[in-house]
Amino acid sequence: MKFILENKDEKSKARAGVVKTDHGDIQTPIFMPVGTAGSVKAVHQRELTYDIKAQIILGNTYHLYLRPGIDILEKAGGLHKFNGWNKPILTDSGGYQVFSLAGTRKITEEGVLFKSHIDGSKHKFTPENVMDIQRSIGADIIMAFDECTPYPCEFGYARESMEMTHRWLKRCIDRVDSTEGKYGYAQTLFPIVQGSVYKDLRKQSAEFVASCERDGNAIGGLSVGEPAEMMYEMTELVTDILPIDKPRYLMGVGTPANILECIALGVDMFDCVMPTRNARNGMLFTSEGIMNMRNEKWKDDFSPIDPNINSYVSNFYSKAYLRHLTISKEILAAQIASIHNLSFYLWLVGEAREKIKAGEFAAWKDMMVEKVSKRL
Ligand code: PRF
Repeated sequence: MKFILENKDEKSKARAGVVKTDHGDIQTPIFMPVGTAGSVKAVHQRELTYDIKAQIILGNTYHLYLRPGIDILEKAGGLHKFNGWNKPILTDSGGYQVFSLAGTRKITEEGVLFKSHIDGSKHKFTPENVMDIQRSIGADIIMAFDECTPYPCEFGYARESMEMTHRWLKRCIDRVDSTEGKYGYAQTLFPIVQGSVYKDLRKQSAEFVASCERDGNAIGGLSVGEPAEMMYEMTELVTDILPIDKPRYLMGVGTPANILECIALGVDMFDCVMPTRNARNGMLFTSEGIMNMRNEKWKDDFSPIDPNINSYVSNFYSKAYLRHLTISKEILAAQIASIHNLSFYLWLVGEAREKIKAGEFAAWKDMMVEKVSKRL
């Protein structure tokens, strides 16, 4: 994997670049739709490619390992072959899902013992087997096994957890560097910075991660309930330390405004369930602000969902019709809303990229943050 840094904004820390993988290029800044179980919920691959114009999607080690299981994924020839997505894929390590989803779990130096949220069966994740599982899934970018600390988190716990995440990272690196991809293309490991909301821990973690000299780096442990200002402060502290010539991925962030603010702080890659999960609950993100599709207000508004977004569903369907589908709990409501929201997120990062290239990002960002945060 290679990263080409193309432009740097002069009035902020925003950057535009290209991540090159064996499954194609990713133009940054980028948003990665979440396909937890190997599918972006309610969205076909064709819509992902041609309407949403996704460049990379995410999968989750935790979910894919439990179902369909590694044997099936290997038999298929990896996740790309299994789900038909022939562009880059990134898998999260389970270092977050195991803490947020699994039932009873026990964390030790060796790894994490947990019970499946599907059938209660017992499993163990270690830095080594999580690397092996991600080799079998076959993602282009694979994530280190980490502990995502909750918020709030006492300093002592945050420090010990971060130190363990660093020891786990060394084990991940040893394993990845002593094994090969199973399907003939390269896979690259991104380490994850932790340290909760403590500046000295974040600094220490960012320095440790930078010293590992991998092809890209991630920032974890944020957007877990802390105030947005705190997330921005931690993000900036970390991007100031991480190498300039490697992509930075802020995990699980966030709202359109969060993404714009963090692009301004030097983040290149984002993922979040928000555009798809909230779509299924009737929330639409548009270029003019946020709409609750259940609202009376839309009942006879026959204008398109969002004429500014160049995506079929955003122009073809009206607000009134989508409101009707939402209220009627029609499956199509979830499909339209998911495709629109993702189209909007991809449009937003694409615009950010254009503005960075044109040297107009900072002013545009301030105007846009206000616009996209407005409740319509
Ligand atoms: N670690 C991992 N995945 C994640 C996170 C993390 O800290 C977050 C935090 N927002 C989201 N996804 N491995």
